[in-house]
Order: sequence, then structure tokens, then C-alpha cells
Amino acid sequence: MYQRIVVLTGAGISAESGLKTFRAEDGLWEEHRVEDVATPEGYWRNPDLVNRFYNQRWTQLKKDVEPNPAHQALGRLEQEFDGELLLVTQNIDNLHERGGSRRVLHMHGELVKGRCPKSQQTFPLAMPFGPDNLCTCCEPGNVMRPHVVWFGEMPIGLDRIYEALERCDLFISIGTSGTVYPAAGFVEMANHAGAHTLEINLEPSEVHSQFNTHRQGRAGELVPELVE
Ligand code: BV8
Repeated sequence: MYQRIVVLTGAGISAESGLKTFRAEDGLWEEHRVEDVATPEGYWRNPDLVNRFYNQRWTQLKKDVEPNPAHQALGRLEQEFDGELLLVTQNIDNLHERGGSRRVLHMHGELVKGRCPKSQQTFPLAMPFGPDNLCTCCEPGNVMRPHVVWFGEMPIGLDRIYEALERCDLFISIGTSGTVYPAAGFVEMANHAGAHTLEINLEPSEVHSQFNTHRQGRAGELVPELVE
């Protein structure tokens, strides 16, 4: 059957774990548009506001959020599938890893890491973002920023993603609204490679028409069915 699979996930795969999606909040946070908070300009203009945005999500992630059956099914797929599998996520949570996936490409960064703005070195987040959270790679330390790709910043791992898309024979998109690029353009690249393309989402995404097949519903139900 299929030998080279690329899976792209978005906020919808973590919705059943209790993490808010961007759409559900109408892209709003504390009456700010996410596009204004999740930007370098927003951060340098008002680091406290942006730090609060990420510290709140970090606290929620640590407290009462667990991977759901969709994360776990993709973890099993990685263990059992003997072909090539690349799991790309737009999510900055660590639920894929906690659901059993060991190789996850976080193209928009990771909430559980901080980054030195000077050296770009990343560190596991040990305390909330703020003026006291300093890197240890510089002397004196620099205030760490979230290791997150903001709007206007270059996503991580694009070369690897494009290479996998150009040779894949199956592309599965799970829980994403298809509103943010370049991720929303991956299906077009997969189609161009002649891959079979499948969208699993609660509702048709913005790029719904570019998929060969669709399964509409909750990821927690549809992804385990697909992987079995
Ligand atoms: C880039 C990290 C250059 C932060 C995120 C002007 C200036 C600069 C850039 C642009 C510009 N105009 C446009 C752009 C490009 C821009 C962009 O696309 N903007 C949009 C708003 C139009 N993109 C960028 O800036 C990117 N960088 O362009 O660099 C470049 C040049 C050349 C080549 C490459 C690059 C960087 C974008 C990254 C931004 N960072 N995240 C953080 O998380 O705080 S984006 C963030 O929002 C997420 O990572 C994700 O990507 C996006 C939200 O999308 P989704 O994950 O899809 O979530 P959403 O809530 O929208 O949808 C959830 C879906 O799940 C829904 O459809 C729902 O129905 C479904 N669902 C819900 N429950 C379930 C479910 N499905 C199944 N089961 C359920 N239970």
C-alpha cells in the first residue's frame, strides 16, 4: 500500500485534550488578535503581554492536559509502520511526544522550550518567561524568548518537509483550518507529487477542495480508526 507518508497536524488534534484551538477563540486572546500577540513586533513592543500568553499556555499544558486517542494512534503508527513516516505539527504543545511519537517536527516551535535571542540556542523551559528567565549560553545571560515561530518568522524544518512532500505517496492533514502558510500549501505539493491526500477535520478547512478524500469528525475518533 503506501510507503512514504507525511502527516500534518494542527490545533484540532489537541482540542479533545482540552487545549483551545485558535479558531474556537476566533483567534483572540485577552481581546488581542493572536496575529498581534504571536509576532516579533508584538513581543518587542510588549514582552510582558506575550510572555503572559505563553506562560498561561505552558501552565495549562503542565497541569491537566493529556494526549488523546488521536495522539496515541499516531504514536502506534510510528512504531508499527515499516515505511517512511514524517509527522509535522503546527502545534507547540508536547502531546504527540506524550502520546508515543518519538520523531516529531515542530515547524512552529515548542512551548516547552525557551530560546536565547542572541545565540538562538534552546533550553528546556524551567520557569515562566520573564525578565528573570535568562539563558546560560551568554555572559551575562540574555532574557529568553519563547521558542516559537511567530507570524512573519521562518518556520522550522521546511527543507526536510518539502523534501518529504516531494516524494510522499500519502499526505494526511489532521485538525487544521488551513489558514496559515506555508503549512496550508503542503497539500498542493503532495498533490503535485502524485500522493493521495486525505483531510481529517471537524469541518471543511480553507483548503478542503485540494484533498482527494475527507473524513469529517473528531480526530480522537477518526485517527485511531484510520491507523487500525
Ligand atoms: C512565514 C506558533 C515567511 C505561535 C503559529 C504578512 C506578514 C508576514 C507573513 C504573512 C503575512 N500575511 C500572510 C503571511 C504568512 C503567514 C500567514 O499564513 N498568515 C495567515 C494569518 C494568513 N505565515 C507566517 O507568517 C509564517 N511564516 O510566512 O515566513 C516565509 C517565506 C517563504 C517561505 C516560508 C516562510 C509563520 C506562521 C507561524 C505562526 N505561528 N503558531 C503559537 O502557537 O502561539 S501559527 C498557529 O496558528 C498554529 O501554529 C497554526 O499554524 C495556526 C492555527 O492553525 P490551526 O492549527 O489550523 O488551528 P485552528 O484553530 O486555525 O484550526 C483548528 C481546526 O481544527 C479547525 O478547522 C477545527 O474545525 C478543527 N477541529 C477542532 N476540533 C477538532 C478539530 N478537528 C478534528 N477533531 C477535533 N476534535
